[in-house]
Amino acid sequence: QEFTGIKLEVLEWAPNAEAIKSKVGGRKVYMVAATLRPETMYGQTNCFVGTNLKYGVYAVNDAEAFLCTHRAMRNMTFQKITKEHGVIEQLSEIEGRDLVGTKVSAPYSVYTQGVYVLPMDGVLATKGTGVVTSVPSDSPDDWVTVADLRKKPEYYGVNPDWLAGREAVPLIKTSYGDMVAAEVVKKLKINSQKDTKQLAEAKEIAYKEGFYSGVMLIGKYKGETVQDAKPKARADMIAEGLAFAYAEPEGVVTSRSG
Ligand code: ZZB
Repeated sequence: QEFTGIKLEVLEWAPNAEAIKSKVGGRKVYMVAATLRPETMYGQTNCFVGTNLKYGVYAVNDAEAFLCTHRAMRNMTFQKITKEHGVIEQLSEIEGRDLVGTKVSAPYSVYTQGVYVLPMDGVLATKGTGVVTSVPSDSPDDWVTVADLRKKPEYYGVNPDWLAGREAVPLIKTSYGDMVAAEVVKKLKINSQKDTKQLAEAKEIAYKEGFYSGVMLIGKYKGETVQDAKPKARADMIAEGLAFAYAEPEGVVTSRSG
């Protein structure tokens, strides 16, 4: 699978993650999110991690470090993303739960003040980087998870301020209107992120709608179809140093609902 790795620069560590600062040799640290939808990055409202997942901080070169799962970093060392083929240089490690509340930049997002790292139940260790950038307008999983966190912030251990002023952004017009995720979630009567079966179906619908009938409502490719805009948005982000190509080997289990 050909992902785009999006570089979310850490702006402010959560208290339980601050120790990382002294271990990175002055490098900038980026949380790397793997996405199949680079054309939706305008609508990032937050970033998700799995609270029970383990993450590492790895040197990419003398100036930059990536935060992601060990598995993902290992794959990257075979894709000319790091200097030495197959060699991993780990600087630090951390649990997902301790990253919650970290503030990161979200490239291309309308929320230029930065976005926060929040917890999501369904983040898989076996897919992408274990870091998921959240686009609630077009991803049903993100829409319901953000709704869960807004409903029960204490239960999830999040500060409501971390989502304040960061509403979903209409990005793409489809036959479901201008926020396909919200509409599909309503139509399938999905109540929370625990409804994993319906969410898998919702995701399928949202992907198809976006790809086959989506037209961009925002950004440089406004008015163009998603099919046209996707590769261009991706190429732009890569050219600007905000993203890179990241491929996942075949044959790994990647479905969230089994
Ligand atoms: C931003 C985005 C915007 C995404 C959207 C989707 C959508 P898939 O769909 O199963 O093949 N993702 C990435 N890594 C993980 C992980 N470790 N655990 C759980 N979810 C993960 O996987 C690719 C998508 O799933 C990625 O693309 C990412 O969310 C999420 F509008 O990035 B996406 C209809 C979907 N829309």
